[in-house]
Amino acid sequence: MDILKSFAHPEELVALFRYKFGGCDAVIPKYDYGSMTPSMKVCTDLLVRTSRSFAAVIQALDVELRNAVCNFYLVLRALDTVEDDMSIPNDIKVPMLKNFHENLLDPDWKFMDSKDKDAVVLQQFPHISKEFRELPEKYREVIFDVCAKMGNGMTVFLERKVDTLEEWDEYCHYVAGLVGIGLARLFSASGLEESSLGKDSALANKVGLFLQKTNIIRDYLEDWNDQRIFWPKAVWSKHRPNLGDFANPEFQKEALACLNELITNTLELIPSSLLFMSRLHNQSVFNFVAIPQVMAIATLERCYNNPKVFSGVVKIRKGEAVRMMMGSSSFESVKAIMKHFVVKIQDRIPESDPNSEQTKSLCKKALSLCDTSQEYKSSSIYPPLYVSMGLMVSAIAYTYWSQITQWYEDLV
Ligand code: D61
Ligand code: MG
Repeated sequence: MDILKSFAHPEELVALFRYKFGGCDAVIPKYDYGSMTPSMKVCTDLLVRTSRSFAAVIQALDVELRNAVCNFYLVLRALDTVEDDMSIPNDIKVPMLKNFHENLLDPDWKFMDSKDKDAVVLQQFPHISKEFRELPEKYREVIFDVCAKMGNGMTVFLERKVDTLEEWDEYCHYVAGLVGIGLARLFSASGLEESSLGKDSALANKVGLFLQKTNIIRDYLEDWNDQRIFWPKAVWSKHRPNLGDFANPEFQKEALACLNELITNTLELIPSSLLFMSRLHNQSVFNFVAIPQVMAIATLERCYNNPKVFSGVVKIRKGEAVRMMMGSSSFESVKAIMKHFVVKIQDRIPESDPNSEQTKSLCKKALSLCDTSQEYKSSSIYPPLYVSMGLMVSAIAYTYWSQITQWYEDLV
């Protein structure tokens, strides 16, 4: 019942309402199945089923890029499903990952034995590889190359765990940095962005690292419960000898210090993220890049110094997410959103935190780059409080209507 939580934030109700009634078609369009071939339809369905947060922004890309990026997503999601599937033993998994890119050229290849939640992309792989083979060569070359590199890179971390911060960067490069690099090359190849963008791999890598590190930080408990470790040992072992100790409330102080240290490391990427976005010219590409970056900074802010990371799921409310998505359409407004969340972190840095000085200085650095006259929380669009209260009463009444009528009947 996420909507009920948004009643405490009237500006989110406005955003949810506009979203629901199609006030933001430019950002989140309706799908046009009419003009699609059968395997394009299958791929669109697969995208919606498997991409929790990227389906909408991919669909909103200009036509020149949409199919290429959708295919890029599905190919890598299929590869990631092999990586994530704990039921495949490593001696089978290693060659599968290393040779995965060759499946793109084989019309019949599919894999029916995956137990992963996204197994459907492996079962339906012939539709994905067919779409791949129908793409222009300039896109195929990028997707093929990134798929080969990612598959190889993933095998490096199957046997050994992430230890140092350099290894953390290396793992994140394979699974997300390469996506950033591939996307920048696809943008350039489409002609929608400058060719120099696709050549700056170091910069595009960091855009991906920012998203992956944020996910790894947020997913501590889920990953730990699945016996997966992505937090770098060199960092957590400074605070506790066992990563699982952080889930024990007795060690909350150590857990928060470690969490804040990883978030501080991730904040270092903000300047590169802003620089990358400042180089974009095309509106649909800009939205596609900016929305995930803005979600990531909001997630980092929510996680910073937050014990809930160790006891449950830390999530952005739907209303908040929709409001940010609709607000991410210009560089000025993205800077305003970034600034809003960096200030919120800055205001919450505990004096006692071992890395407080570094966190402060990274916040200052980020804020100096977010200088803008725009403000994120502008109050002019908020409904007056009594309207919000009235809406809340109606929503509760609607939700509990059957119970209310039951009480009434019992009464009379
Ligand atoms: C602009 C816009 C989107 C971007 C970007 C720049 C740069 C990088 C990325 C997206 C990659 C973001 C990765 C962050 C989410 N992490 C995962 O999904 C993990 O899997 C990583 C390997 C597969 C990556 C597939 C992918 C993801 C997003 C894309 C894309 C490809 C292609 C185009 C657009 C977006 C994570 O997955 C968890 C899960 O299975 O649910 C994991 O296994 O660690
Ligand atoms: Mg994975």
